[in-house]
Amino acid sequence: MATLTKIGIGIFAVALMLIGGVFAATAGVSLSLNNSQPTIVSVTPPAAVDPTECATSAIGAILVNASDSDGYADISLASSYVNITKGAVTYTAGTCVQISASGPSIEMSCTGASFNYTDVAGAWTLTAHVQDVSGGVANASTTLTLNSGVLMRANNAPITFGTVYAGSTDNVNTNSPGFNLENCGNVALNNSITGAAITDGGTNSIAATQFRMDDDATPSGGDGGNDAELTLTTGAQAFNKVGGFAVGSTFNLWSFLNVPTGQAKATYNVGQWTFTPSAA
Ligand SMILES: [Ca+2]
Ligand SMILES: [Ca+2]
Ligand SMILES: [Ca+2]
Repeated sequence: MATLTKIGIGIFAVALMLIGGVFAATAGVSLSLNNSQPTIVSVTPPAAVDPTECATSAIGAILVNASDSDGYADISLASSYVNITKGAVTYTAGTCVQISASGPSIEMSCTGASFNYTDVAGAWTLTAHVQDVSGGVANASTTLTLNSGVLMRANNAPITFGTVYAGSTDNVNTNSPGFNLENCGNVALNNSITGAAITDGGTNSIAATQFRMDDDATPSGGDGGNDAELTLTTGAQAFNKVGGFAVGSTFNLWSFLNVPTGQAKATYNVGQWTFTPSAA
């Protein structure tokens, strides 16, 4: 391409001619500064991305092959990027570095974008934007798959009751802050609960059926939520959030305990209940 040095020489020559009064000499000045537009040869997406439980997932390197007949060095890495878009959400992989280059061709790797765990699964559009130093632009698109993730997390476990007494009923768990399940993926969830006996690690045991779970804190009929209390068993039973367990939401749960009369005095802290999510 023409250089700034050449432009300077041309203008200087014209100025000299004007001083000399030879106006017609200006017709001899001609500058040609045509820039060749860059082109994109290919855009290669990274492997499909899995959402990460209640966290972000880095999007792998997006490879962009581009060409510019002014030479690969005419392409500005700093001005090139890849947008990752679905609906109204756009992320930008704005850090593009050279992988290889020769003649008019350059291969760059663009990174720096992440998916949030609540982002919608499916095909996202990758649009590469390659720009040269003269502002010439090329765009090209492909797609990247964000997988769906059935992910759930139990917060503020274990479930605790403090000190309770044999023969007492409707003891409410004392977790503070309260025990809850969190939808940590990108699909609405159903939930099931599998109970278990809670033992002292030896022969003393409180059966699973002495425990109930509810979506409100009032035992025995006070249903502030809409789900009725669920008496636990050692089998899986559905217990779903009223109105659905939506992406990005939590499901508060309380547990009630009836301690049988004559239950041995001991510390009961061995046993595990399982909360199992599935796609709603
Ligand atoms: Ca160019
Ligand atoms: Ca209740
Ligand atoms: Ca309820």
